[in-house]
Amino acid sequence: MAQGATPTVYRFSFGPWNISTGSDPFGPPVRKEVEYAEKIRSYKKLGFDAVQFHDDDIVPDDWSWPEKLKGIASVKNMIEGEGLFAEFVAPRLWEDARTIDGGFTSNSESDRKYALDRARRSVDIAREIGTKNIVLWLAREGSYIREAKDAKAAIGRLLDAFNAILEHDPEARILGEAKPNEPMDQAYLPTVGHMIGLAYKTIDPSRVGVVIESAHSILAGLDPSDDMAYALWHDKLWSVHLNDQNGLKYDQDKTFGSVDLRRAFDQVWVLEKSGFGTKGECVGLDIKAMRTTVVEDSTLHLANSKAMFLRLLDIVRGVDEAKVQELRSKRQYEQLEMMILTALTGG
Ligand code: 3MF
Ligand code: MG
Repeated sequence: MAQGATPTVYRFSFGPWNISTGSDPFGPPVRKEVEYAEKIRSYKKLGFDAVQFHDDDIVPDDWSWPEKLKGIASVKNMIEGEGLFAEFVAPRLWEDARTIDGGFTSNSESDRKYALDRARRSVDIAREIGTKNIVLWLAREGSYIREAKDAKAAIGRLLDAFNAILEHDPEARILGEAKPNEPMDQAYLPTVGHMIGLAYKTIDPSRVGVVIESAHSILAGLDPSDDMAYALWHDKLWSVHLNDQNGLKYDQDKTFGSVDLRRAFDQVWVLEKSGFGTKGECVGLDIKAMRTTVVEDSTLHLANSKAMFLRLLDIVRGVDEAKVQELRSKRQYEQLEMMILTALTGG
């Protein structure tokens, strides 16, 4: 932080799917479903400010527009009654039977149309619930085998989809959430760099940015803080999904800082030093509780992740910036490293 500057008061968010029943691909639910209104009530108790939504976390996709309007109004009332706001809406394009092989990049024309129409409907929901932000996690926009689709044509189809959303609402902003794999073997926009490259080809690059999930960068073999710095340089880091990840395997969504404290520290460092949050961006979490967790504890992973962010923030703010600059200019990286390790171990 620059000397004398007001410290950023961070705003925190997560999606209701972060409070889950603990089912995984190998086993059924192990906790009872927490009632929706109860989930929403937990936000303020935990010190969170905003809700991240999938379109169907608000209203089912198959409702008519008048039915949806009523449903959206009631969810809006519920969150506003709690002093919360909607941070973004993400079309949940990966669960429908029509998107088993991808939506925007499906080989079926009617399935591509379904995906596009659903994305547009999500933009309408977002407008009503009070956010301009549309998150596109392109879950199935990729392939299981390279020969299944025309990969070059797929990029064009993704660009067309981005443009269709931008055209549908001149105020809408797209936040692409890159992930290299899972559920697909390979995604067509696997990294933040790919996402930002495509952003510049859209009809309005100023309305296309990214949300970066720590685990997704790690799964791509990249450092999340460097990915964040890259997006920040482009002025395109509009949200984050902080979590942690133990190596290259399935997406674990572990508590922030639980695997690699220094990697978490570096993410907080880059966000803090770049003024992330001063334009209204939220510090979002995307974390799963362990399957062994009992229902009474089913928000602890969120509280813990927020607490870890704030603890690391204290450490970042306590690091002597002038000393960092001095050590950098002398290339005394051994000393710099020990200074950081000392700070991280409470010295
Ligand atoms: C998958 C994810 C998703 C997205 C969410 C919003 C279920 O790896 O990270 O979480 O974040 O769907 O786009
Ligand atoms: Mg995520």
